[in-house]
Amino acid sequence: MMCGHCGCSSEKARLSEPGVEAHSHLHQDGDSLHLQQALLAGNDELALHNRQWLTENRITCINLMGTPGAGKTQLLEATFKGADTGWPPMAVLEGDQQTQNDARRIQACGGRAVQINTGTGCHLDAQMIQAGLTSLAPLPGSLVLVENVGNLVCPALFDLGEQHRVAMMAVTDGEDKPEKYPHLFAGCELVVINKIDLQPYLNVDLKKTKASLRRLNPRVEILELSANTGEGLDAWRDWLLTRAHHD
Ligand SMILES: Nc1nc2c(ncn2[C@@H]2O[C@H](COP(=O)(O)OP(=O)(O)OP(=O)(O)O)[C@@H](O)[C@H]2O)c(=O)[nH]1
Ligand SMILES: [Mg+2]
Repeated sequence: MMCGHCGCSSEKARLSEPGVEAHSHLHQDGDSLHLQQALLAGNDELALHNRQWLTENRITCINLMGTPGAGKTQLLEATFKGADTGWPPMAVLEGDQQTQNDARRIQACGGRAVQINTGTGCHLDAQMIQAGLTSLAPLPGSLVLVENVGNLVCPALFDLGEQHRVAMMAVTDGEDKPEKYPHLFAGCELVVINKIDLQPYLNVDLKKTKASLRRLNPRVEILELSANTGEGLDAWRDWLLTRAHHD
């Protein structure tokens, strides 16, 4: 599927569950998809289908988007390591252009993960999530965490069928990221600011970041944390658990 904004193509997106033999490939002829509206309408229809399926199966799906290297995978690793028996089952769809690194990292924490490689594509779309969910086969009542391709632009445009959107940045990204990339930050319900352990070494003014976030998105929740040291992770776990289904 061609991205109507940057022109990237995800027609060769590839799914794999590291360590599991079966592979499926997504192919889509992008010839007639140059019109941005048609593209997004087609995506929205599939996203609606995904959302219905998730609801029928009482699955909560979180779309985690953010800058490359913000610590998305590290946050997911910490989430798996900190989950006790009171947690719902969890599984991960990992989006990256190349490599199975992130799915392997989740598996090393004892989690189920399917890697979606987008090739030249810069975002996940609803079709990839549909295929990814088929491959992942999450248990009814589970929590599915989607790590989108590290990018603050195109992922914001593509509804995956998720129920919740989280935007993630790190203090090392600089305080002006929400102003520069407003769509992603305006369209999420939670912003995670990671790597606060590094703040003493930087000249980053997080007050500015938070003020611009509130201007863009007055109802947004903001969590400052360190996936490395564990500071602030309890609030993240609480946020996740209040959104998960409890049978
Ligand atoms: N100091 C510090 N480093 C962190 C923290 N979280 C992640 N990192 C480091 O940041 C780097 C990137 O972390 P990842 O978890 O791979 O980031 P990501 O957002 O998943 O990256 P992509 O999937 O490539 O977009 C790694 O070297 C992590 O060890 C943190 O809270 N503090
Ligand atoms: Mg990652």
